[in-house]
Amino acid sequence: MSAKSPVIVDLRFHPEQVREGLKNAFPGREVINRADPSSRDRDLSGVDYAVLWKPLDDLFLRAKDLKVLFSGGAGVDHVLQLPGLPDLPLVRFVDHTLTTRMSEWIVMQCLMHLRQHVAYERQRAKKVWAPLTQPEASELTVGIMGMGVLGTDAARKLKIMGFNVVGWSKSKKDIQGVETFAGPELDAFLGKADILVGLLPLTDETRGIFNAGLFSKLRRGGALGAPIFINAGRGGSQVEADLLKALQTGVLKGASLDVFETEPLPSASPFWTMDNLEMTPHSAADSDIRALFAHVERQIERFEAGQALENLVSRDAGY
Ligand code: NDP
Ligand code: OXD
Repeated sequence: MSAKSPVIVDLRFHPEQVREGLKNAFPGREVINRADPSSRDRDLSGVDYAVLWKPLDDLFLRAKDLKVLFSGGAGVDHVLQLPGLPDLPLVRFVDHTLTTRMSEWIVMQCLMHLRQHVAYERQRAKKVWAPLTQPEASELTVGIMGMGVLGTDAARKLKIMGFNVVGWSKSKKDIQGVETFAGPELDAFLGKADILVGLLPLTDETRGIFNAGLFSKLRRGGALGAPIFINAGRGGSQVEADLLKALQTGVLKGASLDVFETEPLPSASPFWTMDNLEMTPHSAADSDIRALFAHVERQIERFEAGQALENLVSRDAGY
């Protein structure tokens, strides 16, 4: 029996967790962890698989025999932009650990806006004790742009909390209890949303989609007074100058951002100090390292058994 191909791990996140996770991962295979300085000059010829997130520049120059690439996250915009990217199957990370984390974040942000967390924080800073009028979740409609793995799960959990949910995607979906819209039906969808949630991949079509024109089409006069924008997809989909203005002029009442045009967010960004904004450092749904390696192992087993790889990325669609 021929020896199992090694696996290259070229991940630019959580180095300690990666090292720990690798202790029990890929049984029977050698692992070349490129975060480990002693692995940098290793001969990478003859290696079939690479797991990557912002890999070192020389990966594709040195690993000439790769057969399958695995994204360290659900999004693949960072992989598709890599110079010298070989024309190989690309598998993205889909796993309940990631999906659950994202839904927790989305539900938390929707609830924080519903329960006027930002306003209470402002009052607290001034030692003001003043209960605000409290709408119910059922008075609000959350519109999710991107009804894929993450959007669909978030929709289900928001429904359980009592929100009305509508969804928009490229192709029409049939999801129980959720009114769905596709492609050209965008304006009709926006007109229903009190809270807009972005869970879109970054592609040529979605770059800059969250702009002044779009914000102006959201439903106004609902139970929160003005619309809320929440984005955990990619920062490249939001036009930050437009977003800033919308937040300053009341076109948007508030926002929650996990992703930004430039990350880490520059210290000069006005977003840091805005008091109608919740923000987190691109951590809405970090990849669980053990789950990531288990998922890659499963896909390698399928590949070597001649079965189809799951969660393959379409190069044409860009996600
Ligand atoms: P999926 O590929 O499962 O879903 C993407 C959805 O976006 C699909 O419903 C797709 O439509 C829709 N879509 C894509 N392009 C368009 C378009 N031009 N017009 C309308 N709809 C469009 O991805 P996931 O749900 O797994 O992940 C979504 C994104 O979330 C990732 O790409 C990543 O950028 C981001 N992410 C962020 C994380 C964070 O921590 N902040 C963590 C993980 C992911 P259709 O169904 O018709 O194809
Ligand atoms: C991802 C992310 O795409 O964490 O998985 O952004």
